[in-house]
Amino acid sequence: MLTLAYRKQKCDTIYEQRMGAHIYRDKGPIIKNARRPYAFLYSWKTNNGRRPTVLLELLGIDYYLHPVDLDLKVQKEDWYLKKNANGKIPTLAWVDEKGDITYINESAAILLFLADKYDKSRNFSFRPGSKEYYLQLEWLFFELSGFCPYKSNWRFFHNLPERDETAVSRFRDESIRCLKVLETRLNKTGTGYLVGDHLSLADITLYTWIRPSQMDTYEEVIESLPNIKNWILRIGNIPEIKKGLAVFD
Ligand SMILES: N[C@@H](CCC(=O)N[C@@H](CS)C(=O)NCC(=O)O)C(=O)O
Repeated sequence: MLTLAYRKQKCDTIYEQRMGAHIYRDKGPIIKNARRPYAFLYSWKTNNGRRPTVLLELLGIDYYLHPVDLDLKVQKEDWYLKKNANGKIPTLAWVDEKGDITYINESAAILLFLADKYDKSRNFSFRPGSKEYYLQLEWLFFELSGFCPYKSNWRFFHNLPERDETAVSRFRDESIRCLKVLETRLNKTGTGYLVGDHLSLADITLYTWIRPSQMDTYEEVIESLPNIKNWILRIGNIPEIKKGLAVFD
C-alpha cells in the first residue's frame, strides 16, 4: 500500500516509481541533480487529485509526486499552506530551467498549465485562442462551479446520519440536471467527446468526477443516459487513463 510504505519510508530520495510518477518523500520541490524543467505534483487519491496524474500519464511525462495524505490533514500543515493557502490538493510546482518555482493550484488550472507546457501538438487540449479552446474552458467551468459542488454536496448530505431531505433533494436534483446537460452535449457533438473530435481537458476533468459513486440513485441515472454511459465506458478503457487513476492505489 502506497500510504503505509510512504509513511514508513525514511530515506530522502525517490523510493518508488508508479507509472510516470516518481514518488518523492521529501516536501520538495527542489531536487538535487534533477533535470530541469520538471513538474512536481502534490496530490492525493481523490477525484480532483487524480486529474493531473491522468493528464500526465496521457502525455507520457515523467514527474515527481509527493502524496499529501488528507486523512492525516497534511494539507493544513504550515509548509503546505505556504504553497497553497487554500489548504487543498492538488498543487503543482513547476521548476523551470533556472530553478525558479511557480506554484499552480486548482486542478483545472493545473491541466491548462501542463497542456501549455507539454501538449504542443494539442492531442489532449486545444490551441489557445481557437474556438475549441473556449468551449473547453466552458466545460471546465461547468464542472468546477456546477456539477462538482452539487455532486459532492449531494453525497455529503446523503451520507449524514440525520439526513436533511431538503438539502439532499436540492443537490440531487441539481446533479441530475447537470448529468442531463452533459447527455445533451454529447448528443450534440456526436463525436463521443465534449469538445471537438478528440479527448481533451474537458473530458478528463468531467470523467474523473463523474465516475461511480456510492449513491444508488446516481447509478440509475447514469444507466438511463446512453451517451454518458458509453462515454464513461470508452474513456475508462483508455490505458493511460487507467494508469493515471491507479498511481495512488
Ligand atoms: N476546486 C479545487 C478543489 C480542490 C479540493 O476540494 N480538494 C479536496 C480533495 S478532492 C481537498 O483537498 N480536500 C481536503 C480539505 O478540504 O481539507 C480543485 O479542483 O483543485
